[in-house]
Amino acid sequence: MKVIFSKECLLHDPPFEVLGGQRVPYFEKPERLTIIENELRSNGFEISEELDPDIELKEHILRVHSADYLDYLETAYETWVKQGGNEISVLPEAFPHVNLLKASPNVAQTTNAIARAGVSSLEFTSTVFELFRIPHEGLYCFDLSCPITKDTHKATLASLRVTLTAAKLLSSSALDSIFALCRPPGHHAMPSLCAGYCFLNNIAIAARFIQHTSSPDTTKPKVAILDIDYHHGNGSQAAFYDDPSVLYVSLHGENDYPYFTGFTDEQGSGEGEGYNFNFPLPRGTTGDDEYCETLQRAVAIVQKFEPAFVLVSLGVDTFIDDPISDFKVTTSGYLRIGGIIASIHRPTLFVMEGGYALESIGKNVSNILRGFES
Ligand code: Q9C
Ligand code: ZN
Repeated sequence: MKVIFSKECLLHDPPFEVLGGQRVPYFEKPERLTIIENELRSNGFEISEELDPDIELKEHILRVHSADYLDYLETAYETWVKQGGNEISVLPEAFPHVNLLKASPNVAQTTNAIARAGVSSLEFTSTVFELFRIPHEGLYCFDLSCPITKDTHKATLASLRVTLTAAKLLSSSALDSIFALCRPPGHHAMPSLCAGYCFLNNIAIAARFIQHTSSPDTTKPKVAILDIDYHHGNGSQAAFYDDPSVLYVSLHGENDYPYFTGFTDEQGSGEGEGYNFNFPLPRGTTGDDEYCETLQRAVAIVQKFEPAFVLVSLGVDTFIDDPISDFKVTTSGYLRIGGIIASIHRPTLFVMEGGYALESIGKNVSNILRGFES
């Protein structure tokens, strides 16, 4: 399997995040990628650092994210420092919680007006921003795991370019699979919110990219997103919640981050009803057998959908020794997982998401890809 990679993805390197009420070293480290790169090289994978220069990133980003959010990501660090913020990173101190907005007469009036006008979630933050002119970092983020450093924006664009380069190669040639080895990850990123180490939703943008760049005389290809990261991909779910042309299926830890999404009754809305599937699995007890059994069920749903392409949110934070997660999948379990995904028999784009056990992350990722190929 061909692998796409870029050293620019390593530029995002915040010293810390706030987790469990403490300042802790940032888990989503650049080393994650170099360890995987080295392991894949020693397993004979072909790694290309040639990125497609012709892909207009902005045009594709705007199908998933709002224009003001994009401006924010581009200028946040500079603005923060200019206003006297520390030079380490941008990190919000307050968030416009829904109950805060409700209790503020001024804002409540406006949000009600927005609701009546039927403003979509893609435009909601932008509308609040336009009305109140609060260019506050809390408006664009929902947790404390997304510090924006001097080079975060550059790394984020590199991560997306790796993903779209891979998507283009997959959809324009006869490849049956390809791996986008990238970071920062993407599946928690919302239309106008960063969170969970994610800034731009790489896989959601890739799904739209494939649909919009496919030959105009064929019907818009159906895309399935299979999310095997330990955490629920709230951003990917949200991007296609009312869209029947993109199926979203996720296996994830029950009652864990991002806590407020990923329930079984989230099944899509409007025309998208019946095209969103969540499989929350118990923390502590989910090992190889339990995981693979549920993955088989998820794969059956993907097969029934008959997608033209399968996009896999590849996280290995389901690993038994992952420092922030709670499943018990083993290194050999990932061979099985790769094999089950291969049984879908569709062109497949793997996109790197989470996984934080540095000692095993290389072997675990390589086993998924090897399991897929064998
Ligand atoms: N109890 C990804 O894997 N905080 N993001 C974790 C765990 C945020 C994970 C708290 C984790 C985000 C792409
Ligand atoms: Zn994760």
